[in-house]
Amino acid sequence: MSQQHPLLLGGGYGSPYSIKMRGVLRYRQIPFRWILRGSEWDTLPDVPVQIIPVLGFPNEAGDYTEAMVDSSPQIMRLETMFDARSLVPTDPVVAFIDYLLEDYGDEWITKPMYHYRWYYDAAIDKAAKLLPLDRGGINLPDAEWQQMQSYISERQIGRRALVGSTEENRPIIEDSYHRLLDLLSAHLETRMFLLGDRPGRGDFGLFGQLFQLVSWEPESAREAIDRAPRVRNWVDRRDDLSWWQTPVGGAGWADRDAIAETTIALLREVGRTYAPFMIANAEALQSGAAEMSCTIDGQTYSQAPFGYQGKCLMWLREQYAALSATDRAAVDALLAGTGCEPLFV
Ligand SMILES: N[C@@H](CCC(=O)N[C@@H](CS)C(=O)NCC(=O)O)C(=O)O
Repeated sequence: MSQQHPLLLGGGYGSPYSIKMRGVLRYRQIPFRWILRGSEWDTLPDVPVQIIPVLGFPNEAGDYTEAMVDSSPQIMRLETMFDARSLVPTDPVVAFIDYLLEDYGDEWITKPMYHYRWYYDAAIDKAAKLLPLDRGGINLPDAEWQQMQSYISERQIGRRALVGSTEENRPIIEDSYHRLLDLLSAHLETRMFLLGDRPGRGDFGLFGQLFQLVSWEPESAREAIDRAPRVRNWVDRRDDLSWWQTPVGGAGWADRDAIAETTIALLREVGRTYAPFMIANAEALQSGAAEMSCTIDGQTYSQAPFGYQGKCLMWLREQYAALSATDRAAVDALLAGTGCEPLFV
């Protein structure tokens, strides 16, 4: 592949995974061109599933003939193409913890993100107005815009239950967002990143969702400013980390024996929410049950099982199994008492 031509990132301003990948490319100083997916400038090749972001790769001639979706595989593909400012910790144990934190952001924090966008009236109004302009264009005629506003809000509100945003689950989802704000705030009293002096996949997984939560959705953004202003500033910084002086080579990552206590506290939050959800989800997928159900924080959480998240757990378990016996023991020791242990039994 030629580096003479920039990569293409097709996304949307309201899409957490698009903002995550834009942050990754900026931080890694990889030349790319941002494109609003579905807009008149979108020249990206077809992808099998119509989701965003789409990452397009040029051939020698500068034609974009290949594209892929899903942000975690996109991150790992970039790791095979570019060395500098890697997102993967050099110690496999730290790298595994980082991957787990990324998946927690991508697969659990996306629930508060979706919930805060499509539950509260002010948020629905904002998203319904702004999202169609990404795709339809800033000059979208009023009549079409109105139509798209009702279409998009009806469709997305109708999909709330699919990601678990129901009245029954609401306290679980909102409390988990509040705890995340508190935990990150505590972390940011002394640190910049989750695992050392440079950002990893986990930082960007959380960033993508939190970008929406703390700076876009009215209700959750207000809560963030009241409760955790440092987190809002952390998100602002992460949007463009091209300025960060990353220690050269593989330096700068936390040592496996010196992971911050506040990051371990975050792992306990992963064990409290993401872990029981992912396990029950995978079990429901396997048994063909119409609903998954688990206990989170002493309350019952349920929703229809979600296929992609079953794959996420399988990939995570594969990575765990690929660790050496010594490294696996070190991961086990780090996860002991966090509630994440049942993910890997
Ligand atoms: N697992 C994917 C999730 C991507 C995703 O769910 N994207 C959403 C928007 S944030 C999407 O494109 N939904 C379909 C649509 O908006 O039409 C990733 O990591 O990138």
